[in-house]
Amino acid sequence: MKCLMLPWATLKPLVGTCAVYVDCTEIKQAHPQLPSAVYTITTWHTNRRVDVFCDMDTEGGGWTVFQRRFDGSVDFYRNFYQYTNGFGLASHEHWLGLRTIQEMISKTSHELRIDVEDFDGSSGYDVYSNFRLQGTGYTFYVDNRTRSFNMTDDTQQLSAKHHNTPYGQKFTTYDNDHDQSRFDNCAQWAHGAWWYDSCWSANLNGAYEQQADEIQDSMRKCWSAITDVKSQTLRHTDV
Ligand SMILES: [Ca+2]
Repeated sequence: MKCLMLPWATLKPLVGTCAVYVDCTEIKQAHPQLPSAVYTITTWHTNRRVDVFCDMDTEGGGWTVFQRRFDGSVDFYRNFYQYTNGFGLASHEHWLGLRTIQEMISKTSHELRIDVEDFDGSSGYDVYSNFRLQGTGYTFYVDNRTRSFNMTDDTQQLSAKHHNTPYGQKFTTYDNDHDQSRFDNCAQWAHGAWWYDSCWSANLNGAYEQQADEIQDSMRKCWSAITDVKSQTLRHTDV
């Protein structure tokens, strides 16, 4: 039997705790007092132990963060193997890995939340229901946008097939072209990795810009009015 791995600061009050948690939602339900931090979960199907950052504050907490960027210190221009298995540290900038994300969200229905923050301090988010990644290509699906703040209506297009939205697209990296662009690899063109169509309306794994307007028409543009993305987080939770 494997035990919940807790940060040192919170370990003492919970000595004797020995349980397996499959994601941050289960940890939150079992230990509502725990802070946002890195915890070790055990994937429900393949029983792999994975360090994840749990957001225990946003909307009641229990969110498993699977992508986080805030200072550009981690290079996100990576190959398909690395996007499948993850890179970076959960405590810092990182991508959790398609294999782990897919397994975690396949057990129950999960919400997807996307947060972005501009260099001027403004921020916005979208929440979508029934996030899932299907098959070996990790084809992206969500149902509906259920909550939103400071994002454009364009983002609603995430929940249906529209030109250049990720809905129904497989994941493409520079060495694994599954996009709909016949002559290009969108990951190479966009210097990123994403569920590209032909090619993108958002590119949240694109090159990081250290300041606003460093590059015109941000390669990391997203659907919101926030065009110079300073920080961003992608997370999911059980519902
Ligand atoms: Ca292509």
